[in-house]
Formats: sequence, C-alpha cells, structure tokens
Amino acid sequence: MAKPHLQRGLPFMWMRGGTSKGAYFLAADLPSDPAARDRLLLRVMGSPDPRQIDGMGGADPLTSKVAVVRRSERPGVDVDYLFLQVFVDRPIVTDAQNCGNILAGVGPFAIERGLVKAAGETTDVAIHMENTGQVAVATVETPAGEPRYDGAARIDGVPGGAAPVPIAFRDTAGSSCGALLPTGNAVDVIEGVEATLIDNGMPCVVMRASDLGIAGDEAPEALEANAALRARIEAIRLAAGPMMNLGDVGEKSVPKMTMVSAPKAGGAIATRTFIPHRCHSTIGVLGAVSVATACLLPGSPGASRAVVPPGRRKALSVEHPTGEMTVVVDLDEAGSVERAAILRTARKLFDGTVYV
Ligand code: NQM
Repeated sequence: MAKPHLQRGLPFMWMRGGTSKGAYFLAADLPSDPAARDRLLLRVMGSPDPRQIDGMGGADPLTSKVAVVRRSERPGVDVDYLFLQVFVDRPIVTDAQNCGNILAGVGPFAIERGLVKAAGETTDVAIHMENTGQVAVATVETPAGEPRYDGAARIDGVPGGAAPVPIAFRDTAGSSCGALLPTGNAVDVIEGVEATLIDNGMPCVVMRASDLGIAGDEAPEALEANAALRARIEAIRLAAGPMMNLGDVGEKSVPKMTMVSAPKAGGAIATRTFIPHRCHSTIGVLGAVSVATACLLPGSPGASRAVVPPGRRKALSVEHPTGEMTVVVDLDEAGSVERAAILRTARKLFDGTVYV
C-alpha cells in the first residue's frame, strides 16, 4: 500500500495537438473506474481553480485537455481515443464532447508508445474516437521509424512550422446528436434568433453575428467582456441542448456557439465561437467541420453569409480570430458532406511522470 505521505506518480506525455495542449495517457496507466480517474485528472490539471496553479493545466479550456489511448480491438482500427475536457474553474471532467485538435497528437503518441508500428515515410493511424463512435485517419510522418515533429506545415494559432498531420473524417454526421440536423430543420428560431442546430462531428449552434448585435470580427476578449452578449448566448445554448438531443447542457461543454459573418480575408466565412463560456482564440476542428457544413445548407444563417466555391470537392476556409482553418469537404451526389479533411500539426513537449 502506498505510504500516505508519498505522492502518486503517473506516466504521461504532454503534447500540443493542433491549437490545444494536454496530457496523453495510456488507458492502462489510469484507474478504470471513471470517478476515480476523473478525481485524478482534476489533480493533474489543478482544477477547480481559475489559475490551475496546483497542476499542469494552462488556465484555459484549450490547455486543460486529456487523451486516453489504448490499442483497439476493432477491425481496421489501430487505437481507441477517449477525449476528456477538464473544466478549469469547476470540478467537472466531461466526455460529452470530442476534440479534433487533441486528436492530432494521438497518432504520434500511439507510435511513441509502441501501440502502432511505423510503416515507412508516413504511417496512417486509424483512430476510433470513443466519445462519438467515429473513425478518423491521421497520417504521421515517420521517416526514421519514429514520429517526426519538425517541418514546414503551418497552422494559424501556432507559431512556426511543424510536420503536417492531415486528418480525414467520415461518417461524422450526427456524432452526438443522432442526426446532422437533430431538429430536422436547417433553421430554428430560439430567443428570436435564427440558428442552425447542427452536428457534423461537434454539436454547434450557428447564428448570424449581426442577429446578436455584433460585427463578428471583434477580439475574443471584447466578446468575453460583453456580459449581455454572453447571457444571451447562454440562454440560447440552454434552450438548444434538449432540442439537439443533448439533454440539460448546463454542465456540458457542448453545444459550441458560433457567430458567423461575411468573410473578411478572402475565406468562406468568418467565425467567433464560444466553447461555450470562453471565446475560442481559433475554432475547434470538428467545430469547423460542422460550421462549414452549416454554410452549405440553403436558407441557413451560415449560407446567408458564406462565400462557397463551386464543385463537389470544396476547400472552405473558415476564418477565426487568429487566422483560418481550411476544411476540405467532398460532397456526394445529393450534395451532402461525405468526407471532410483538415490539416493539423502536433508536437511532443514533455514525457515523464506527473504527481497527484
Ligand atoms: O471541435 C475546442 C479545440 C476544441 C475542440 C472546443 C476541437 C473540435 O479547439 O474538434 O478541436 O471546442 O472546446 O481544441
């Protein structure tokens, strides 16, 4: 039995995945009981505390994230990935959302830990996303039999270059809500605001910025400082949750709330997203896939503001506060999104023992 004065150490890797950062664990290194696991993860991150001073978290939802990875027993799948969001200032750990940014580190982590063998110049890692039940395929550069992190690929929100990690998604429609459009409508009206309630990998509520009295290109800090706006967005979110088959979302980190306006920098659409209480400095990966999909729905708030290129394969540049994220969508014959792909990068930052 551990002596009470000794801290318990857990092996983990700290990685940047896309524009997020967090702790990557092998499932076997964490308690299998979810309540015991979540108590440990709150200690790891230092939550609840707005500064997370007694833990590893970075006092921001984007740097208070966890990936739990195990070898998969599913046919055609390499690893299973469970994403956990550790709230910063509340004692909540939730699996109610997925994360496409932390996903970008799962392939390299799986190779580093020997769950997947490097296959040559690049290695495809098929990842079952346990939160929502879909598979993503990430391509990791492995020229010397191990993940390579340096390179020239750039993503907005991260300074400098890194090795590219392209990720392809299929079958993301209705990942958490059961249907792409859980209400069956491209437009619903909540609290007098037209909104698309959509889930193409991430439950999102897409509204016109102008309908909420903002331009849509404000800095995230300015939007967070607007108490009336935040209260209105939260009222809409709480009403949208049950309509999206998500139940009471008071303590959940979904749906995400995206306000769209006409593109400002030559892209397809401009966005500002509350996730849901802080305004994102960029936009989530699956959030961007869902918002891009919303822009393709005739008559919707997104479509009314978007500039959409022609063709069955579309590169939709989703503008956000620190740049853009391009979502490449392939449409089927009926015009529905069949496959989506995005480019991310990831980097191993630390490998060692965290004490709880
Ligand atoms: O939408 C933040 C992020 C995300 C989620 C959030 C994400 C996604 O940027 O797939 O990546 O929306 O809470 O990491």
